[in-house]
Amino acid sequence: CHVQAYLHMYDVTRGLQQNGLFLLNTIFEGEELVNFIPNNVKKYFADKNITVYYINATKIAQEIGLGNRTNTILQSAFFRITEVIPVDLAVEQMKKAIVKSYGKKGEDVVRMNYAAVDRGGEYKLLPVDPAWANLPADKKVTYDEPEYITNLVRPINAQLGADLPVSAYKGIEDGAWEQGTAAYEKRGVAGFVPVWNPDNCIQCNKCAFVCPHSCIRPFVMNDEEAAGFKGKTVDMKAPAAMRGMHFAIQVSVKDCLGCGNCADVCPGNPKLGGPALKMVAYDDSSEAAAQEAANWEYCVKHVTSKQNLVDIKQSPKNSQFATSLFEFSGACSGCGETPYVKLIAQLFGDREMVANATGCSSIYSGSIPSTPYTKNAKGQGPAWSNSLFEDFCEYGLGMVLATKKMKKRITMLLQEMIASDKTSAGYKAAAQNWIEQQNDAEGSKAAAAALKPFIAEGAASGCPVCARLKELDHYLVKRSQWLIGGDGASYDIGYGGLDHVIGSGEDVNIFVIDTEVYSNTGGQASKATPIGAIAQFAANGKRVGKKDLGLMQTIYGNVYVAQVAMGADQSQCLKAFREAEAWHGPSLVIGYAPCINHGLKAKGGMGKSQAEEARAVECGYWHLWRNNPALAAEGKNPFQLDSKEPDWDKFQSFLEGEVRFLSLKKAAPAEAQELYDACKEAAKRRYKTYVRKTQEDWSLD
Ligand SMILES: Cc1ncc(C[n+]2csc(CCOP(=O)(O)OP(=O)(O)O)c2C)c(N)n1
Ligand code: SF4
Ligand code: SF4
Ligand code: SF4
Repeated sequence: CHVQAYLHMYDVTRGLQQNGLFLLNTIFEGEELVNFIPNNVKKYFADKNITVYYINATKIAQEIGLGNRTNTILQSAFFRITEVIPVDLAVEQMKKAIVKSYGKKGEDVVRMNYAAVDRGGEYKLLPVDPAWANLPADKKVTYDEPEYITNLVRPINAQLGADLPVSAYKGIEDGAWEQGTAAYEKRGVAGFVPVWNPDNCIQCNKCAFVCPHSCIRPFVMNDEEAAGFKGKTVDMKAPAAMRGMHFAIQVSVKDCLGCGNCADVCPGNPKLGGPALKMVAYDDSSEAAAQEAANWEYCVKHVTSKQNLVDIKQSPKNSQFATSLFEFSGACSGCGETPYVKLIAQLFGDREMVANATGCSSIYSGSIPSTPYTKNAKGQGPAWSNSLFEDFCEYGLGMVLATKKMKKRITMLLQEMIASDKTSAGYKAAAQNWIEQQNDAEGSKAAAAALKPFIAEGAASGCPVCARLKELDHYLVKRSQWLIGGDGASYDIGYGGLDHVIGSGEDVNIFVIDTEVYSNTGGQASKATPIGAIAQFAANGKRVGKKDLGLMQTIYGNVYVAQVAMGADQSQCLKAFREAEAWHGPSLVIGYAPCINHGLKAKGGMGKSQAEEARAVECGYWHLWRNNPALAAEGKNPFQLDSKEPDWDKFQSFLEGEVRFLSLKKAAPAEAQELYDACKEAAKRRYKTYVRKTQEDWSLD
């Protein structure tokens, strides 16, 4: 068992035979270890005469420099303990495989993995006490939670889904799934968590903006709420509507994955020593951890959202006062994709529909039984679905057309009501107002709120048209339709569909999360992979340049297009999402997203994913721009270049900061520099094209 916490989460001894062997990776020893192992497991060990070994592979991996990668150490321990093949042969074969798998990644990586094989012998025997056979069964833990979590979600999470009767799925035969289930998977697996120092905090909310897992948030409390809170708070001076209230940055330590991005972006108060967040070693069984977890529970249960006091779309800071409707995803720690998905859900989630392509985003957004998409206090949240890898745009277009049809039906029914003598003047005015406001997000919200009581009253008093309207009333608020997919889905396999949907002129928002590889299937090259990068199917570095998907779509003229990288400019990213959503036509936003497949060399790895985005823009590897057709309609140039003139001198060191480029020196030593130069040249050409676009004359005379 490679994660000690699994002893308490899964039936880890299932299938373990009489006289079998069990190996545990654990940070504990001696009595502490014995106390940690649940009674059920100890009893099983004694009953079945199991030989138990343990090893602290977590510590060894850190000492070797492998971070949290314990697999090779544990594999080596496995071969040594089981002797399924002679140990010498196993060691020889493992080392051969290491050279084959990691040789191109550099000597360092090979050396660390060799050390992992050698240190796999550091396991110890845990004596099994025969008296464990008489231990009482562990107490069944009960939680205060909805029934479907207890009866469906927990068994599936415990890998006991196959034991569930078909009747457990009664009511959800169509595949619909409750939202917010990820919130019940409190894992407490972070090695380090951020600790907040309120004295240094400038209340910028940058930490919450970037958290890939939505587990650090600002909470704004009134006096009463603050009185019951056991954590620290500071008084608020701004924004004006929140002045005098109490501000707290609270971490969900049980959900945090310890990436460190929040602390890395935290500016803090430079006069007081800088960052207000510090990553500190985390012990899930400590009292401090229990208190932090209790503080989080208090905040989510007893502190109401104050988002109505500000315009959440106005600034990155304000956006983080919005309830998170995408929380605790199971994406890799520090993932570059999820902060974007979370932001979209915060800004538009109360009326958002998502058609998601298969890829990492479909896996972390909806792997039964877990979904991070959730609801706000009013029960509103994103409606999400995934069809295939290749058809997310057509799938989303179908949703748009269906919604359109329903709204047309509502319009016809309301017109019928307006034409009737029996309809009150108030009802008629509300109906007319909705007909006019139906395609405006805020306008339709207000119009729907005014109209709904008339519909409900009419339906209750037997009006058949009102009854039909009531069935459709969830279509009254304008929906925010998003089509989300990776670069593989968008640049490659789903490109035909993407182009078709953009060409339809419909009001859709396409968000492409660009990791420049097929991340979910292990990093195959896509048309978004830049020249020189090593990826699967491009083992010696890709030889063809990256396709400029965004620029291509600007040619249509009626498409809002933007390229963003939130780590480089949070405001520009927010602005792009805001403008894209507001544009009554097709929009395409492409977000740069660092991924584990890139192999960030910076200390902290994916904990520097936001900083890596900033570096990419600073050196000219990635550019920020927006192309807004609304400006063209006014005779202005729609193209705006938002990133500064790059510092091209930093380009090569940016490339060398990622294994996907650095390993080119091993894979294709003779051509490495040539490919680096080609990559830089391609980036320069792109930049110059963008600069030229800013100089175009779009006046209509
Ligand atoms: C037709 C088809 N081919 C292949 C796959 C397997 N597959 C699923 S996701 C994926 C890659 C997704 O890459 P990308 O679109 O870049 O998204 P990311 O995982 O990077 O977010 C592949 C190849 C599939 N589901 N369907
Ligand atoms: S360490 Fe990472 S996961 Fe944890 S709160 Fe910070 S950004 Fe979120
Ligand atoms: S990023 Fe730092 S300064 Fe800004 S709100 Fe978070 S903790 Fe405070
Ligand atoms: S593989 Fe990459 S894109 Fe996928 S979840 Fe991990 S970091 Fe995110």
